[in-house]
Amino acid sequence: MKTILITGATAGFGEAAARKFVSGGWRAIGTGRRGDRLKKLQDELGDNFLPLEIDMRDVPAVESLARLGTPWGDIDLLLNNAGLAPPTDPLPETDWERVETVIDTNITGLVALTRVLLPKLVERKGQIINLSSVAATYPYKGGAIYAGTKAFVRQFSLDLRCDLAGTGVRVTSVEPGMAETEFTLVRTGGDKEASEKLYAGMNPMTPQDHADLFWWLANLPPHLNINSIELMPVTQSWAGFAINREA
Ligand code: NDP
Ligand code: 8X3
Repeated sequence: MKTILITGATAGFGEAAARKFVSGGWRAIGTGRRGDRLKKLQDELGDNFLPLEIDMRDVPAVESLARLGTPWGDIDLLLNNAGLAPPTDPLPETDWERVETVIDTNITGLVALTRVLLPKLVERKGQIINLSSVAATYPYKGGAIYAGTKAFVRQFSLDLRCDLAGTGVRVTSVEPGMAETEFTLVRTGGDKEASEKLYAGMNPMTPQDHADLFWWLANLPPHLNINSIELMPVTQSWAGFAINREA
């Protein structure tokens, strides 16, 4: 039986991935700050789901994941999914604590976890799937901090492949566009109306679309590495450059 570690399993992509992998016969460890949600997921998924309440900003807690014993510690796939965005307000108006939370979660926590799990992943010829975003490639107003963190994740993923050459470990940067999860609710500080309005009538991608993608990546033949994969709903595209003219 294979084991996946999913960060951010309390909502969105991570929660859907936990369901997909456990129902597909894997053991899944799911982390997040909301222990009540993890407990509920365990009630639903049973003994093949291990809930661990961990804040990605707490580096010693994150590093403790490398000390799990057999069988939970025998991790074959690390799904670095936990992440969030600050509001799209101009940077000077964005609260520093929110900026710091995003950088600490999306970058520091992800790197700390990957670093301590690499020896195990090498031993098991495992796999890493990192959640980047289309924001890593295409700029938009108010996206600087979030996009910067996701550009880090994308480049970190590609560079890791160089360090892992010859080990058999696979690394993929997954770069989605708009998917309806709690992402916008979190980004707007809990504004349900704003979140619903953003996704209304545009047929966004879903958590299930992403769980299916992770499953596909996990089940590819071991000689094949998808370096990066970018996906969007058909309704999302680009708006071009903005040009400001002198009056
Ligand atoms: P959700 O808000 O639905 O889920 C985010 C998950 O991350 C939650 O389980 C949350 O758990 C966890 N998380 C956030 N901060 C922390 C933290 N400090 N410590 C531990 N866990 C944390 O968002 P999505 O499912 O949409 O997002 C998943 C990933 O996909 C993110 O990295 C996001 O940036 C990325 N992404 C999302 C897109 C979208 O349109 N939805 C598009 C492109 C990329 P908890 O709050 O319980 O701690
Ligand atoms: C978030 C993707 O398109 O909502 O990572 O900015 S988008």
